[in-house]
Amino acid sequence: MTPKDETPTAAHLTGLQPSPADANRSDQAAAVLAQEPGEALTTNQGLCISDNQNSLRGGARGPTLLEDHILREKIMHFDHERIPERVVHARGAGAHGYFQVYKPMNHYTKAGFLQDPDVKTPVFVRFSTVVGSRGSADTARDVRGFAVKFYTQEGNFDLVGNNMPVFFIQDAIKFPDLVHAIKPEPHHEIPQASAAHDTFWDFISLMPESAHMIMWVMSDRAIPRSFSMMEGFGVHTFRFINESGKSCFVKFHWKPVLGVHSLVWDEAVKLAGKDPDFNRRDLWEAINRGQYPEWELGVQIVPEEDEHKFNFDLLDATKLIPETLVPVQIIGKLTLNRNPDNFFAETEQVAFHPGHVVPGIDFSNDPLLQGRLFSYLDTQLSRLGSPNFHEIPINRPIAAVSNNQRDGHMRQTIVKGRVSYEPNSLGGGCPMQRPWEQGRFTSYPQPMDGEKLRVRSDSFNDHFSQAALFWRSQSAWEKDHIVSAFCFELGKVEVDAVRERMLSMLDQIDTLLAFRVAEGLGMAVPKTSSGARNVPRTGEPEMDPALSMANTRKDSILGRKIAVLVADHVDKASLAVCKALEAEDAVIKFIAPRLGDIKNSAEEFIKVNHSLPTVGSVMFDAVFIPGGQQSVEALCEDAHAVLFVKEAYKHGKAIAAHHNGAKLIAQAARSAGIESGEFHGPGVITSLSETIDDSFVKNFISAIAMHRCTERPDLDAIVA
Ligand code: HDE
Repeated sequence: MTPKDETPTAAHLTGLQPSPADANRSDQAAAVLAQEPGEALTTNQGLCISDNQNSLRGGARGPTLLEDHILREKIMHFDHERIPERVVHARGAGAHGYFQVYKPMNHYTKAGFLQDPDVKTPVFVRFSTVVGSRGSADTARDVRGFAVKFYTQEGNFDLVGNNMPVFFIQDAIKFPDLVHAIKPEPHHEIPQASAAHDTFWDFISLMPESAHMIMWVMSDRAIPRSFSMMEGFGVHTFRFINESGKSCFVKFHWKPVLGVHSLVWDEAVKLAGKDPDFNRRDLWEAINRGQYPEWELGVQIVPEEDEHKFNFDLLDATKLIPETLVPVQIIGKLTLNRNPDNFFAETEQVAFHPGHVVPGIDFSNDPLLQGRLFSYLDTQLSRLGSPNFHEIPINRPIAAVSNNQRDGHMRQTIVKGRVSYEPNSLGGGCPMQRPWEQGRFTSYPQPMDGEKLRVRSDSFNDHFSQAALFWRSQSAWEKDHIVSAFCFELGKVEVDAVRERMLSMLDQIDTLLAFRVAEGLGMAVPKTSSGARNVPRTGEPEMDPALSMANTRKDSILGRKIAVLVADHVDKASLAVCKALEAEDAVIKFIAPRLGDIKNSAEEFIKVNHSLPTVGSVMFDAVFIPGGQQSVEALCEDAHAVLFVKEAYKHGKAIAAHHNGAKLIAQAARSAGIESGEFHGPGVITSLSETIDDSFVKNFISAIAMHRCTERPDLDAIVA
């Protein structure tokens, strides 16, 4: 259905072009699904309304009449505008795009969308935070959802993953407890969108299997700079099955083309106030600019016969397969190139389900995955209010739908004829089942034997080795941030016994980690602790470079936001730097003490994008201060501008100043109490020359691409 060599627009999703599955829907009904606002204002029945300002009254000052069917219809609809938010992952942002495989994957899987590099499979992706409600902030410390719906010719395939490769628990039966523990405490609904409270850490401290996941959540992975700069993981082990029925295990990975980059905690906290939509806005604006976010799809393949070769269980979702043991093969690319037309209709109503698979992809026995297979259908029923949620445009497959399911709330499809059962002869036997050889789905015939038991396999018992592997693999600055995160989170816990249990748990991961956190909390590591396990087990790598963001790619400044601090009479020559950055696809924003236009040294107008009081350096990736005596003097006297530079330095951002622009850096350093009156160290680039030389621009660009300079002196002393 998707034409080759043509970017699919997934037009059926807008309802403008009905999909083949809509063949039996009348044209009129199809037109209702997507519409531009018409010229005439009407009721939901198409009645033209002459007055939308006044309700029907008995006399100009009299009571409103019950007869006012226009008022009642409007208010009734408004009263019911809200649907229940998702019980988890309530806050999200979505986008349309497409996926293309690089080479046929038929050796491993018969999945049709993984065969032809010329085919673009339409997708809809939804990113989310897990804990906060719909109105919470984007930058809360949390796991991010990364859910992809592939509209393939063989039906929808939903890869409903997260930005972390493991999970808190091994068995779905614990999920409601986990979620109850992390959500706001039930007696007073506090705190919102935060794990930093007693009930969460109480649960975690009693749940040793969460040790690995907790390390990820306390790392900066939990505060991504952008959705387009985070990885995605299918988490569970799935199965690929090829044409001849041979199966292998597979783990799915999304690798962002822009590299994996995060915020630092101080930025995340400030952004929650300055721009709570920071990640959502970033995605929306990047797509609008045509800087389409991209990820490569990677797979780790484990042959069936190697299932037991590892010292962890492939079915245990608290474990990853280190990339040093099984490399990730890159097999295709996801591109997001269209923002939704309507948040509610698309991003809110999209319904993902890990059980939506296509022939060639199947489940493993991971007990967490198995529980999810029930949960998602069930939750959509109460969230979307009807078993017909698959008929909502964003959820409709492009593959034809034909079965004998009928009726129910809000049914859209009008199926003709009198046959709604199978087998039948009156309908020519249609719709009829098809065998596997004809490309239909059958479950992988995995042999099963065993007793019916409520037990967990002993192979799930090691909870600390991979937590320690993660810790060992982090760079020094990542370790510092993890320690600070634990100190913050546990510092908010009021019950000593909970903190003590957490210290014991950390001690089993790494003694030094436990010691550093204990020091931050003003406590001692409990003597009862059974001691560190931070020693690689046989066959386990010492480190896995893929686990550290320090090793990510740093070769692009595409989409990086550069704050250019300006005031009247800014030096025109300096502004050539902006052109050079734009040529590398960075986004330039002029920030001045006030909005409106300012004049440069050649008396030309520059439109100011933001006034200093409305933004903060936390909203940008780098700062450029052009020269121009009057401009720089005005900025030096502006406390917002001084704080802007001081914070950017504190957060390790690239800062460049041309000519006398460097005075603002000195002013910021003095205000930070730096005796030398200088900010120095990597990523601070100044040039005294009046002209712009190539090396100045080049150094600035490579400092921005580094994302953050973590090795600056004096950082701890600076209050920002
Ligand atoms: Fe989910 N999860 N989950 N989850 N999950 C939901 O489904 C659930 C888990 C994930 O953007 C809910 O439609 C159980 C792991 C994402 O719409 C619900 C268990 C992973 C999204 C649900 C898990 C995820 C959800 C809530 C333990 C990563 C958002 C609303 C067995 C692999 C999808 C909804 C979107 C959403 C249940 C664990 C990812 C209640 C029972 C592990 C990305 O059905």
